[in-house]
Amino acid sequence: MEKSLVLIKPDAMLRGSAGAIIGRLQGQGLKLLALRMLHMDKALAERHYAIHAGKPFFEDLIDYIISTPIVAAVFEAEGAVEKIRGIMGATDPSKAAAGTIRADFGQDIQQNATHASDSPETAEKEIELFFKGDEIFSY
Ligand code: 3AN
Repeated sequence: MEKSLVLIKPDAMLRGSAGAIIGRLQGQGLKLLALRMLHMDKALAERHYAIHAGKPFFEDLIDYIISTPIVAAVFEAEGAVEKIRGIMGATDPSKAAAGTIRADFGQDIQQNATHASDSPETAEKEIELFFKGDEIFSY
């Protein structure tokens, strides 16, 4: 079984889409193991997006992700990382396939509703940034 971190980003929070997005993932066979609402600070945002440090959109991305509280979740399934990325669709909502979360809830390449881990290794590191071990349930 594989785990992945999902973030419901500020644009989806402001539009009231958090519940619908979590429901869609649960409805497609992803098991919810952990759930938390938080307001990321700059230090956490910079750690989470460290791979993008130095890119032209980095500062804007940090300002954006700390602009409102967000929801963080851990989902589990066989092949959870790829499964969730498929359900979410392409990074740019205008290029995301019909019926994907980003096509239905995202606005643009920055305000794209959700984040999901891009590999099982990244998932482990990202989950540790947001959750303590005893906050991740098994059932
Ligand atoms: P994904 O979230 O699909 O894994 P990444 O890892 O390439 O996409 O990008 C992480 C985040 O950085 C995206 N979710 C998006 O918010 C932002 N981002 C990526 N590329 C751009 C870009 N060209 N302009 C603005 N923001 C971007």
